[in-house]
Amino acid sequence: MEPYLQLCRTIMENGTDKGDRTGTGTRSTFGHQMRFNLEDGFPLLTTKKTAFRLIVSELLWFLKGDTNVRTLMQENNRIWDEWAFEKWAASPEYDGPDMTDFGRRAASDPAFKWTLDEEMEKFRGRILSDDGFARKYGDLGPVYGRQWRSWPDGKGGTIDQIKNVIDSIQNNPDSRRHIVSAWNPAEVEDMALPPCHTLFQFYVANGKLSCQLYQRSADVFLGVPFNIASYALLTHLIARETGLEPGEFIHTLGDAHIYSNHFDQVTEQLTRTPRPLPELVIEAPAKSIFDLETGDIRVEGYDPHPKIKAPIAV
Ligand code: THF
Repeated sequence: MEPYLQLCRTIMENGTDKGDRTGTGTRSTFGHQMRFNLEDGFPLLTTKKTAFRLIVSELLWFLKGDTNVRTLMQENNRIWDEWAFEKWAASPEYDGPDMTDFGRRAASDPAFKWTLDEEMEKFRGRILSDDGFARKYGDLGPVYGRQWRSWPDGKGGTIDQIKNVIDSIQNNPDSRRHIVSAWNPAEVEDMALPPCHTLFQFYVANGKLSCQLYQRSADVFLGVPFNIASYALLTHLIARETGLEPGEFIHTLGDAHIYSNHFDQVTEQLTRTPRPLPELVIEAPAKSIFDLETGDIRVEGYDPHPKIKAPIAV
C-alpha cells in the first residue's frame, strides 16, 4: 500500500486520542517511517489534489534564507499567514476585535470566522503595501530560512548550512555528516513556530543522493503531503546542484497526528485508489539552487483525485 495511506490507516486504527497545544484534539502515534524511491516518480499525493505551486514557493523561500511572509503573499501563498497574524493580533499596536485563540474560535463560531477573515484581509493588505509594517509584523522570527542559511555562530558570524552541505556532498560524498538542523535551542523561543521538520541528512551511494528527514511533529492530513513533496523536491534540487541522481527520500516522524476535525477527510481519502505518480520538471538549467523561481519548477502528468478541504489548526 502506498506509504502515506498506510500511515493514515495506522493512526486511525491504532493511534491514541490525546489533547494538543491547539486544543483541537488529535489521534496520534509516535515513531513512524516512510520511504519514497524518487526513481519511481515524484511523490506528490494522488489521492487528493495538492497545491504543488505552494510547496515550490515555500521551499524556495526557505532556500533564499527569507523569513518574512510578505514574499510568500506576493506569490499568493498564504500557508504561513496565520503565524504572522498571531503576532500582530497580540501586539500593542493592534486595535481590532479581540483575536485571542482565533484558530479554535473560528472553528466553532461562524460569525467570528467572518470577523477573522476580514481582519486577515486587512493584515495582508498592510503587509503588501507598507514596508515598515511588513518588516515588523511580516517576519516570523529566526525560522527555517534563517537557520538554514545563517545560523548564528556565537562569534558574531553566521553559518550557511545549505552551502556547506552542498560542498561536503561534492568534496566528501562518503561523509556521515551531511546534516542540516533547523532546531536551534538558543532561538526556538523567538520563532513564531518552532521547526516541525527539525533535521535532515544526505547520503551518497552509487551516484545517487538520498535524504532522510526527522520531523518532530506531523499534521498528517494537511502538512505531511506538503512535507513529503517539499523534501522530495529538495533532494532533486541538491542532486541537480551536486551532479548526482536522486535516490530515496526517507521520512521519519515523531508525533504523527490526525486532528479530530480531519477524521472524515482522512476516511474519505482511504477509500481512494492511488494513481500513477507525476514527473518533476526543472527548467532554467543555468540557474543555481539559490536563484530558481517558482515558475521554473513544475510537475507533468499529475492526475489526482479532487481536493479535500479541511481547517488548519493554529
Ligand atoms: N501547522 C499545522 N497545524 N499544520 C501544518 O502542517 C503546519 N505546517 C506549516 C506550519 N504550521 C503548521 C504550514 N504548512 C496548509 C498546508 C501546509 C501548511 C499550512 C497550511 C493548507 O492549508 N493546505 C490546504 C490548502 C492549500 C491551498 O490553499 O490550496 C490543503 O488542502 O492542502 C507544516 O509544515
